[in-house]
Amino acid sequence: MNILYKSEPERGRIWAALLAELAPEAVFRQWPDIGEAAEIDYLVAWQPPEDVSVFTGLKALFSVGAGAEQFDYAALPPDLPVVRMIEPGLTSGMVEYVTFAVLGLHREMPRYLQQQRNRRWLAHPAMPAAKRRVGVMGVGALGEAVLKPLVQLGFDCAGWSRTAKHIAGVASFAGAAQLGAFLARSDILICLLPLTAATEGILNAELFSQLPTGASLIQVGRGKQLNHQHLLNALDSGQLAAAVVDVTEPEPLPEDHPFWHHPALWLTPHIASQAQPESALRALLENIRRFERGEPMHGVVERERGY
Ligand code: NDP
Ligand code: OXD
Repeated sequence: MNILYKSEPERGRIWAALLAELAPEAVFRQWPDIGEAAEIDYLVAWQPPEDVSVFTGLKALFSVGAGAEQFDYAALPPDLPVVRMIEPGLTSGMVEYVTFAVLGLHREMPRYLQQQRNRRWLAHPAMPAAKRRVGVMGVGALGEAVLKPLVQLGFDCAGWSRTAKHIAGVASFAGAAQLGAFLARSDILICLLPLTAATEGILNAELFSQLPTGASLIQVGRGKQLNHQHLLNALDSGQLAAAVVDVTEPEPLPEDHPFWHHPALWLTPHIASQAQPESALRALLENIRRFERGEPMHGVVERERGY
């Protein structure tokens, strides 16, 4: 098995050492040292090299991240499997971040931090979790995982996806026809959608207007899904009370962007979750082994639906 890795060099060094233990038969090459291009079986990258046609024996392209929207599919052979990363380290990171953000919003931390800055000692009535309606857009590998602890904490949970789901304690809404009903019952809205033609710009004024007044947003999907000016308008009008934003377009934001200092907005630099070197390598190897046994791999992108 010949693997060519083209991504962060530090993770590459960790993977090279681990691979020697876990799969000593594997040949691991780090970009730009590609060796004999025709011998590469698997390419692991965030961005593949411009010309992949030199890898005449290529069997699959793996994304180092959960997203696979960054690839130029027109430049890839049409039948080349493209696989996104599903691994427990990345999932746990997202569960931690979203749980933290939901609890922070539920307990009104943006409001209390603002009060602290103004030296105001003022308590507001606390709402029980069972009365707080949380809605997750995108109930895939990550969306389903973040819902589990939220159900356990007692939140009133729902998910919105393309196809209906059956998850204990979670009301399922599916497709464009049920989006309005889902939004109308989401006090805290979490976006965990992949970026596709259908989800680009989805977090906009029209969507915010369908949320209960004073709702909050947690945006951990992709930057291009969120209209910044519409979010600022919704925060300033009180339609939204607060927002936690981890992904933006562009990244990083320019120095004079209003998100840096808006009192009702928490901004983090796309760190909600990251693949962890050891568990990600194990997941990659498991997928390669499945492929070589003729079994379906986890996370194969369906190109026509865009994720
Ligand atoms: P999955 O592909 O497993 O899940 C995607 C979910 O979105 C599915 O439930 C799918 O519905 C739903 N969906 C897709 N398109 C639509 C649509 N048009 N309308 C309604 N629902 C839709 O992805 P993951 O859970 O693994 O990851 C989700 C995204 O999270 C990634 O694509 C990435 O953008 C983001 N991410 C962000 C990170 C960060 O640090 N901020 C880190 C990792 C990922 P169905 O189930 O019916 O197919
Ligand atoms: C990913 C990400 O897709 O870091 O893994 O956003």
